[in-house]
Amino acid sequence: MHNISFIGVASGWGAQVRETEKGPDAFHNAEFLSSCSYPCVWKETLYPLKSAQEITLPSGLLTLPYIEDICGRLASSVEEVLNKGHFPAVIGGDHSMAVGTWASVARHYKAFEKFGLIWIDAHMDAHTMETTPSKAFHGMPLAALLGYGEAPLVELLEKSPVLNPQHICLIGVRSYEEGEDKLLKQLGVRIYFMKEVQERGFQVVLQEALEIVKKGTIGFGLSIDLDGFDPEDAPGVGTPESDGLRVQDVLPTLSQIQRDSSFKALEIVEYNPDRDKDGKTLCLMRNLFLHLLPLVGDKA
Ligand SMILES: [Mn+2]
Repeated sequence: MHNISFIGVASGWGAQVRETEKGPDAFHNAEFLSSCSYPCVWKETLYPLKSAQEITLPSGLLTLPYIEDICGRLASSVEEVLNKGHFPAVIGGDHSMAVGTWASVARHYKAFEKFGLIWIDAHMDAHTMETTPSKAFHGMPLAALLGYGEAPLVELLEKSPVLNPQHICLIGVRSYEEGEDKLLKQLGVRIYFMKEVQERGFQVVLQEALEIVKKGTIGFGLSIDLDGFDPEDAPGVGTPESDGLRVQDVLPTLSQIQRDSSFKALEIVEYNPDRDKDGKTLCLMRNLFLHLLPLVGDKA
């Protein structure tokens, strides 16, 4: 079994609704780690320079210094975890932190443009400042990782782009805008819209997705935005969208990743405890970890 280090990223600065900044503490306080049989440690929770409880900022460029700062510290923390040979499990927070996670993982494995990523999400998260209607940075991390957007994020660890479009795919998309759709299409990114997932089944889609992220790469990761799931299963998210992935279709299939030695890091983001109902979203997070935390070592 692999040693697993959890990192919480308690920032909601990338979102319009900022309560996801409470997600990591709420998850940590629910004591998943002490009840789970995996060799897990809670490494740390990273907090932004100021929280949304302390100051008010409109979405957009004024939030960028806070996001850049926390992405930078997250990248260092992920690097420390990987240097110890541990598996990083990152908990958000809004999805803009993905820039820190995956830039760091790619750097560690010397895998810039050679690292695969499955992005489970209701949205595309592939806007730039030029195309975003909301100006919220959690709608932009995938574009930044592909080399498009604001320099502090695109060049977080100096080397850019982090990801190559041919090695990534999105699953569960059902809410997006023209600009981001155009960018991803132009780059040839494979998008499994929710309609296709419903028609072909999650199992078939995941099989294909794994082929995409493993072919020609040094390893792959999984970025799960909880809003990829149906609000019935995950009401406690920043930006809920109806008609999403269902837990009973996803969990049994996902667990094959647990035994895959190419699986290098996991992040689960956008948990908003204030909006959770009957602990459903918390329960889903626990189940995702139980089905995904790796059962093999890094040496393979
Ligand atoms: Mn997202």
